[in-house]
Amino acid sequence: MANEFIEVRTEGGKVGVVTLNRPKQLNALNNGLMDELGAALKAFDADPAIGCMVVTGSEKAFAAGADIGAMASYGFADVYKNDYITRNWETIRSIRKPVIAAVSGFALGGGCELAMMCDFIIAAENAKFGQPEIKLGIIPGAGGTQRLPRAVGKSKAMDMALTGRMMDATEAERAGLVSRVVPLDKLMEETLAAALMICDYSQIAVMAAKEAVNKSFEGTLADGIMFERRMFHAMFATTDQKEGMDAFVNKRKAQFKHQ
Ligand code: DAK
Repeated sequence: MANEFIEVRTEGGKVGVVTLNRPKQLNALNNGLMDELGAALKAFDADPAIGCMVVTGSEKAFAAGADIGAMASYGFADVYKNDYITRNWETIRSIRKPVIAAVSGFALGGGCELAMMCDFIIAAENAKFGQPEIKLGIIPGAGGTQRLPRAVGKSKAMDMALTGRMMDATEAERAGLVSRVVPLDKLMEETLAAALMICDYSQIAVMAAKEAVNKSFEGTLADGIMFERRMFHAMFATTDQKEGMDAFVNKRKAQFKHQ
């Protein structure tokens, strides 16, 4: 079925790219968009040819937040009883292959939270991040109060959540929210180069690395270290580990089979 709110394509037959496409609303996130995004990411995750995904927006906005017009008339009874859009907002958390956010322009509220749900963020120089929900009389609702402090520390996360101010790309990189900042006209080129590089590694090792890094956010350090150790041991059961190490020893490029 054709998508109404996103565009979907592949690059090099290996990278799945989803472009949020509600330009007039600065890619404000509504129910339909989140359904389409979740379905597209799940389809890429299930496709053996795809090794990495990219979520991006327009030059002006990655996403300016959840659709305020759609939320404006909701009451507590509606959002509590219907577990307000929890269903389709959490899909991205179940994706096992890497997802990179390529952010230019505004990434605010739910847009910032969506970017943080991705595995890492590459930002264009014009990117602006923020959790301005406080200005609307609400608080972040899609993980912002949890993921932002883990990324930038308590003081800056409190500053962002309590004042609603925006952080530019330089500050976001300095604070550890984004992995790199690139010129706007190089955003997709740099992001796709990173994605293609990931695709050439062992898919098993890539998924295991993602799972292990994510563990560091969810449990104690001791549990995380033990999980990493077990995943590390498991890599020695793969053909790709034999190939990767043999290639190094024999000074040739590894050809991973994802087995
Ligand atoms: N929703 C709906 N429409 C939006 C929008 C949004 N978040 N942001 C912008 N737009 C629309 C504007 O209304 C305007 O529409 P027209 O007037 O042209 O019809 C158009 O996009 C262009 O916006 P502006 O004219 O305002 O453009 P400017 O360049 O002057 O300003 C801006 C850009 C991004 C600074 C400004 O638009 C702005 O402040 N937007 C609102 C940002 C915001 O407050 N975002 C946070 C929303 S609350 C949850 C999951 C998620 C959430 C909650 C729960 N669960 C899973 C439970 C998330 C909540 C939020 O994100």
